Parts: sequence; C-alpha cells; structure tokens
Amino acid sequence: NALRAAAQNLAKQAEAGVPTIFDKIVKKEIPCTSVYEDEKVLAFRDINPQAPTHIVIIPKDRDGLTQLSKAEERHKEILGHLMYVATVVAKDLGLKDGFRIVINDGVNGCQSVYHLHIHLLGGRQMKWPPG
Ligand code: D5M
Repeated sequence: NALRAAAQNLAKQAEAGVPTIFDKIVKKEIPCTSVYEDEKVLAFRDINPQAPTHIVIIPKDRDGLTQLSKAEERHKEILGHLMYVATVVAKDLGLKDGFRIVINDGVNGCQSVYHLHIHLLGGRQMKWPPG
C-alpha cells in the first residue's frame, strides 16, 4: 500500500546519501534536546515520546547504517558503543527500575527515520508483547 511504498522510498533516499532528519540534528541545522554527546554518538529526547522518558541514540556518522539490517563487520564497534551509551543515559536519567531498548528495522519494524537509532524508553511499566 501507499504507506509501505513511502517508507521504502525513504529508505532508498537515505541509502543514496540524502541527509536524514537525524543528519540535520547532528549538524545542528535542526534543534534537539540533547542528553548525551561524545565524538561518536548523540542522544536526545524523542519529539513524540512513547514513555515518560524516551531518548533516541544515534551514531553521528551514519556510515551506511540506514538501518540495523545493513550492519557489516566494520559496524560492530559503533553498535556496541550505542548499546553501552544507552546504559549510561539510563543511569544518568535515573531509570533505576529498568527500561526498554528498541530498534525498529524496515517497513515491518515501523522504522520511520533511515538513520540507525536506538530508542531508550523508561519511567513506566512496559508491556509484552510490543505492538
Ligand atoms: O523512530 C524515529 C523516531 O524519531 C520517532 O520516535 C520520532 C523521532 N523523531 C523524528 N524527528 C525527530 C526530531 N526532529 N527530534 C526528535 N525526535 C525525532 P523510528 O524507529 O524510525 O520509527
């Protein structure tokens, strides 16, 4: 359907190197509420929060990682770093009773921004299975 086609088109554009909204956030062309930054990654508050705490953690350099399923051997270090930073941010933000990490991949995963990112959600009781 039309939504699936639109999502696939977004993925193709990002693969072709068209800057994503997250590239623009990294370049400070679009503002964000940053909660963590180092030379490799940036974490900021999700504009459409699904929990009291909802953070998006991204690699500053997308380097082909439009989505998790594009991961190659060279991405292992940044993937590990993103995951570790999620734990640092969770601690900083006081998510002491637990949290959830989500990576949406592709159309079936409901991915909407084709620049790999980890969602960190917390501050409420989560349910399982997710929608
Ligand atoms: O998640 C993409 C997420 O990115 C979604 O939860 C909204 C969020 N988003 C989109 N634009 C912005 C800006 N400008 N600031 C902060 N957060 C944003 P996905 O897994 O691709 O569906």
